Amino acid sequence: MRLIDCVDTHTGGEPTRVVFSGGPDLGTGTMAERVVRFRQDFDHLRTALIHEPRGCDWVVGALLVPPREPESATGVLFFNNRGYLGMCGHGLIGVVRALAHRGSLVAGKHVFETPAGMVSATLHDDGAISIENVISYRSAKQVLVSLPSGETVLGDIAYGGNWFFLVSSPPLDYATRDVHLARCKEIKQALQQHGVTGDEGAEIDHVELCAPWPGSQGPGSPHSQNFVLCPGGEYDRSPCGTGTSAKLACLAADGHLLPGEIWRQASIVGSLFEGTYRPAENGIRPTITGRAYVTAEIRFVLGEDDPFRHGIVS
Ligand code: PYC
Repeated sequence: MRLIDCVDTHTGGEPTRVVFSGGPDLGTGTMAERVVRFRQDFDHLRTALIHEPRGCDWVVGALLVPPREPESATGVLFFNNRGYLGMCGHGLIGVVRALAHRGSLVAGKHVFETPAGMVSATLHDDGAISIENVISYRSAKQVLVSLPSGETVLGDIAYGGNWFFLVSSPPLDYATRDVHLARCKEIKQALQQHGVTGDEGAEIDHVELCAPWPGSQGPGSPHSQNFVLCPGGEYDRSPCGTGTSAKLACLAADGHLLPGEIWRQASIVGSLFEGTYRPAENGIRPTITGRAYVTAEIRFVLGEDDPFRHGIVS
């Protein structure tokens, strides 16, 4: 029998399952090497934690692993219903909240090691959390893609720790989220069919619809609302940290947002991130600020006799 100790959080409505102990021992090496080991030898623990009956398609897992650098707070590997993520913005905000909840992290700035690179996060005295993400950039502007329906869409390809295709959209509505989801899936299918990729053939596994904020306008109102398709076919309930980073990279490249200027990004459920950036070599260094909340302390039991101890895997 295996016991896995987790803290569940949500960041703007999007859940993160933070694994404190009982997960796989991935040894030493870079975070990217440890992800390879996770995938090769312990993928059954990913499915145990994310698939039914213990998980669901929209939860992101965050395995805490010993860091390489002694001054880092921790290493962290993100995973979901489909596989592994290089970085996850809402997930890192959830990790910081979970560590603070367990008394392992005090207010201030801390460094985290992820497969996408070193990132830092600041836990503010008022509970807000800011992550300074990996260097983000736009690799292609207004790429035309034909959808299976015959319609064409234009989108920017940008990296924010994951690869995104960002498409301007009319106002979004939570009530019609299934329509937005279907549209994103159609766009993703077209990207794959036409071989549209990120740099070095990287799969564009996130599609982001970018729309005007439909609510009241005024000081403090969001500048935009998004709908983000995640790799496993679900949508992000949060404004997506890596997706907001990709959006900031596009805004910066177009000269629509200056360094230090605040961009308020709302999600499809109305939760909010604030983003700013500073210029960096070959892109921008985004800072994303949000809040996360603890929802559960869980000790999962994977019993030897449970036919679904590793989740329902199709
Ligand atoms: O916040 O970066 C993010 C994210 C990626 C996938 C789900 N959330």
